[in-house]
Amino acid sequence: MNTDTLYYSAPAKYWMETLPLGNGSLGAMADSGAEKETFVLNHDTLWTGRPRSVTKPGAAAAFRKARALALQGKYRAAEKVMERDFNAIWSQAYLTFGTLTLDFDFGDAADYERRLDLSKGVLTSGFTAKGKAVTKKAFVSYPDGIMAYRVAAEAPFACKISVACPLQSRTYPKNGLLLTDGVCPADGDTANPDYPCASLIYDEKNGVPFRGALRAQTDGTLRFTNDSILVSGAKALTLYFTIQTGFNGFDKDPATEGKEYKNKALNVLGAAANKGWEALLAEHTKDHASLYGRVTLELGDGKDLPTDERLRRFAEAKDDMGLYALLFNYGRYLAIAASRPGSRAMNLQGIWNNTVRAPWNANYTININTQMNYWPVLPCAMPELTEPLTELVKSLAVTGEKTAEHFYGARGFAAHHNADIWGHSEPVHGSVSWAYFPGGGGWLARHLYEYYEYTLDEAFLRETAFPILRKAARFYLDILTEDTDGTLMLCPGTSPENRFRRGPVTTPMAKSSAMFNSIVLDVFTCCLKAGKALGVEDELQTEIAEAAKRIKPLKIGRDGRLLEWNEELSEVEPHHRHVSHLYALHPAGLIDPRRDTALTEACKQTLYRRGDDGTGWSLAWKVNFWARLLDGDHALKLIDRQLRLIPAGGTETNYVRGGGTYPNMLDAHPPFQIDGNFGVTAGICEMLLQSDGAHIYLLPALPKAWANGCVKGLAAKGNVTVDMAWENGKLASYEIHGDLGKMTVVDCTC
Ligand code: FUC
Repeated sequence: MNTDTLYYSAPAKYWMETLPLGNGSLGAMADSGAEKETFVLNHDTLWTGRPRSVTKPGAAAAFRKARALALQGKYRAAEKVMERDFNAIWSQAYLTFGTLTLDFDFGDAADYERRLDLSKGVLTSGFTAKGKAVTKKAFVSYPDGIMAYRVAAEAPFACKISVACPLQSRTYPKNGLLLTDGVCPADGDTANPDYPCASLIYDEKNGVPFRGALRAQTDGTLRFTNDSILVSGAKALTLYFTIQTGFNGFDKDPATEGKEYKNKALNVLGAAANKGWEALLAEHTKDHASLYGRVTLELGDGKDLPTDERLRRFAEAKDDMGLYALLFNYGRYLAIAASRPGSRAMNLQGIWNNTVRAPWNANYTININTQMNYWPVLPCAMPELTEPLTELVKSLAVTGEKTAEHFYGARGFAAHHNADIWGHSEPVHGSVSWAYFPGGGGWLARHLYEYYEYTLDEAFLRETAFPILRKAARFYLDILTEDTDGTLMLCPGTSPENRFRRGPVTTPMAKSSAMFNSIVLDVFTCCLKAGKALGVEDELQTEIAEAAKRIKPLKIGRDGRLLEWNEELSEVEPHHRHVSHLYALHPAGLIDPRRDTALTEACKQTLYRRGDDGTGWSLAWKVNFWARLLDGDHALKLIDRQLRLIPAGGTETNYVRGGGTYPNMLDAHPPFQIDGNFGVTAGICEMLLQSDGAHIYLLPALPKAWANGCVKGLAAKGNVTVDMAWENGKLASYEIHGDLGKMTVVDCTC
């Protein structure tokens, strides 16, 4: 189906034409070359660094000083103090494993095609060479922990199989396998304030150790060289590949407390080979489909053309309705491939990275990007895929205790702009416009509450979400500051990553910001709701309830927009990609467009002035904003912009209006950054269904252009799923699966 398959008539030439496979931990991007075929390989625990604790002497005093200066309106001075005496060190970096390459002797290929079947998680390619057919198939299995690959040809072929790893490593043959043993850098030069950090600091005794292991089976002959396998006289070749590492959790030194990984690699390959191709494939497709098959979306016909061609056409004609469904389905596919129980949370590139120095280190950026990665997972009825995010938040709630204490003199936990697999929670180097972001922990904590809202899993709420939310709340209670009007605010405040002009200077730091205060109120609100659900009434809950009433309310400026900072200030970039001051609208849901007329109008004015362009993730966030504002046509305008084809060969970083979609349908910031894929999938959910635990709104933001369609299996808060169909813009039928309880279903099309 053209809504479930990426299809191309030529092999990938550029990285952003290659296609992703993954099982949460092991990732592969395939170019499906006919004569020379390359897989870029990744493992989600290949990061620089190891557990550490970062301090910055005098940081808490600097925070207090900056706060006093901000209270006096000395914003630039406050910024300088924070930048010099508060900001600390970069987080660690996500790495690449390298490549697996097959050099064949097929000769020129004709009738070429490659397809990624999203519903099965299987990549195929086929062509003819000298008139003989060749077919290739690859998948990455979650149940068996391997990548499996098979090539079959009508005529015998020869090929060279080699593995190249840019990390400190050695590739060598042993007992019929090709092994790559290595170690990740012990540090990514994180103390160096320059960005991007230039060096990787190796220290043989430290860093994540790893093994890549490859096994080949053929009806021809295999011969091993020092670092490759030579295949000859084969009509079939099967490869099994795995990566195992010594990573043993955010708080365990992989050198001294690491997991056994070398034998594990051998055992995983042995078990796969015993099982055999057919059984592995059957189990993989069953496992993949058990997640992917939960939701289906139909919006109309799609074009049976190569995907890149469809994207190219789309710029002129918006008649390929199937392309919207394909984009939606791809977001679900990518989550299944990159986030599974036991894996790390998805980073800026999910799990797919082809360099040792990825853009922004492919880390966790938690002032929007990591959170956006997880927006579609619950509405698309895949709650188990949130586990890696929960684990990340749990790690930050531990390391962040020290961060709260050391950097603020506060209790609870704090996390800032960047995180990594070691639970980095401290402020990074650079401008306070990003580095000073005490909202990181709170924003992530809301995801745990959302998990409960969707699943009604009370044990999770009691044991995991509630304690972490209260820890986030404790931190905010300790640092909230009383303003002259008696309201409470998080002071100083920034609005990531915008700056404003004040007289001759520009600065990002004000007395407070809409976003910071909204995050605090959001955490308090989640805590109070959770406490109510669990029947917990204690001193902390009372303190939270009292403080919640006093949080500085959002203000509307003279021009009708929501104020970004505490006073009317003109921003340096009026079209800035972040729209952080609308946090209360989305994700928090503290502004209700069905009730809060003035604030709703102010949100609209804010978005109009911010404009309809931006980076990939910025476009995706705006889809969600407009859906929450119940304007489906405007949301669709943003999706159409996101479907703008961005050339795969481009390398520039564009912070302003470069967002779009690469030929492989991955999101262009640019460069590649995966959050936009997830953000737009979530946005489509929001257009079709919204819920708050009391109401289920059907088709709240249906665009006129999506007049006919149907969706099955979308999840609503309250542990139910919804099937519905609509015709001529009107709801035609619906069915709720699960216990509706006291929830009301609202048809938003009448
Ligand atoms: C934030 C954004 C950038 C980029 C980076 C990874 O800093 O402002 O646009 O997405 O994260």
